[in-house]
Amino acid sequence: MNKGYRIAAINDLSGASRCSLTTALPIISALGINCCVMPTALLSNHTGYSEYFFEDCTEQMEQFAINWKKMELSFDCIYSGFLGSEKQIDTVERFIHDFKGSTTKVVIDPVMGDNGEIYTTYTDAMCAKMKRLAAVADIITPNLTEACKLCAMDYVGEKPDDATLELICRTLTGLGAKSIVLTGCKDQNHISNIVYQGGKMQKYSSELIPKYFTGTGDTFASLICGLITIGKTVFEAVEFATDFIHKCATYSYAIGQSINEGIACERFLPLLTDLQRRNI
Ligand code: PXL
Repeated sequence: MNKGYRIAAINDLSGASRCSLTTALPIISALGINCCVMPTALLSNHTGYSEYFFEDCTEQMEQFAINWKKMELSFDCIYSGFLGSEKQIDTVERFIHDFKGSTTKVVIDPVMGDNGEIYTTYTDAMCAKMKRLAAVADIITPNLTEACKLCAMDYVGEKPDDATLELICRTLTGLGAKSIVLTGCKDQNHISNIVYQGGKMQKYSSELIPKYFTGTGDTFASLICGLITIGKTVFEAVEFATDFIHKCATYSYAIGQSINEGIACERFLPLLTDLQRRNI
């Protein structure tokens, strides 16, 4: 029986295009889970566009937390994504301390960069603080750029060999996270997501789509949060999410979706409602 699960999604709200909260909401809701959103920033559209409106929400985050505490809200999962300042990272650390119950899962997506480049909004001090968040996570979901930054390694490129992947995962485990989910690892024809847990590494692969859509990592991380909340293991969640993202990316590529608009997940949401129905 679905007990009425609740996830706190701490991420930015970019009004147009699919990323962050605009993808967390449909994905988590389709799995039958109440998604409580705490916006870290308000943007007209994400920063991949040449122009955007941006308003920081650090003060508002504190107010959300104060009122959620008064409401005695509890969460099955706390999920954090794009954070805009050092202070926000402190706020999320405090939020986890104040709201994590004995069964709450903490998923940290250390959104810091992509394709070997750290986002311009991310300072070295923020990257260092992100390590502190990783230490309290049950799961972290970095891409290779973020993983290398967290490990203080030079960027290994898009297509590292398995020994390098294992070294990265082992080093990330040293930060304190219980499970590592390393995303977007490519080879000639495939893109893989890797789970590293208890010294075991498992790779889940799909055919490589020749276009990378912004916010794909957000859709993926949201799905992982939802799936572990309804009882899937991290391995099962990553296997399902790898296939789901492949379906969305294949369709988005076929219809000529622009990179900045993100992957079109809408028509695949029934797969998630089906999963939820079977889980009741
Ligand atoms: O995870 C993608 C993303 C999320 N949020 C904001 C972004 C981006 C990528 O550019 O700019 C604000």
